[in-house]
Amino acid sequence: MISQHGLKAEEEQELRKLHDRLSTDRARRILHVNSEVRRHLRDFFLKEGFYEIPPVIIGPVTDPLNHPVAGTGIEYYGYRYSLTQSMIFHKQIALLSCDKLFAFSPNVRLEPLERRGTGRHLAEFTQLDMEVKGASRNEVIAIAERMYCYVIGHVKATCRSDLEYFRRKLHVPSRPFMRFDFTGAKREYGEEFETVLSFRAADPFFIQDISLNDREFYDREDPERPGILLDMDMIYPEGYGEALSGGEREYELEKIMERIRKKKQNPDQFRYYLAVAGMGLPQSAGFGIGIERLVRFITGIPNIEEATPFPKAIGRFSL
Ligand code: ASN
Repeated sequence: MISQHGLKAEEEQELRKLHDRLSTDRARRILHVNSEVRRHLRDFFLKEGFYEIPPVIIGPVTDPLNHPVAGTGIEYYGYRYSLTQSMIFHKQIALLSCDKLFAFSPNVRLEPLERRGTGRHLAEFTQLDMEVKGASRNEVIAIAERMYCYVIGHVKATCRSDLEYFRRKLHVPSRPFMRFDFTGAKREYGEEFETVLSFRAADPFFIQDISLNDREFYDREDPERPGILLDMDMIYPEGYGEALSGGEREYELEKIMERIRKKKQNPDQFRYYLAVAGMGLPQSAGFGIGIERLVRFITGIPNIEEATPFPKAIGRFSL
């Protein structure tokens, strides 16, 4: 059936659902939490001496990711750009001008349909992506812990009535957070170790030393333990799953090339990044944390599609 505006019935239905949802007090409260989360994250990083850099929306090279997503090519006067899947390469390069940086980075990842029912994936989301020159993994883990405690502490104060509405009791955990070794956790709890541990935990925790095949080429391989990366994920408790991921980075051209070969990827796809890496990249570590996932965790809403006004739902028409 075609409506008076020429829309298909399912399009009209989605727009009606959106209109109804956005008109509720619940949507206002979620948006308030979203806004406060962004404010406190920004305040935290500015207080820690970081520069906020503008996000990159399109570029000739972007994060290849470790799972298949559909391409987003844009042709412009003979050059091919794609939408940013993460700012990883731009973060490394921007560290030429400053020591610590962050961006609220919109990412587009045209996820496969299998990820539709997870409650944790959107085809468009924002991550706060940060990078620190000369830092070790331990140093960025310590920043992630301080950041989490800062944001939760401040949201508790400025979103008190929203947290009551959602019957959410959050607490600021003590630091340092627990850490699990990736291979050990997999052996002990099976393939779904992340979910198992997330449901059991009362506080966020880290999974570290992820194996080379389970991550992108840019996370640094431990020189002492080949095949093991100096990286980590932070996982939310109560079954909310992955919060952030990051690590130390490969920064020497030769080593980057070796890692691309080990992943059996075509170096040509990264040629612009490789050219800059050949001119010299600073050593660094960093991470990215998804804003919508943090809002979902704070409010306790089951589906991430509610965490933002205009969610790009996987496989469904979205405004
Ligand atoms: N932002 C992440 C990082 O810094 C990368 C990603 O989102 N894939 O490691």
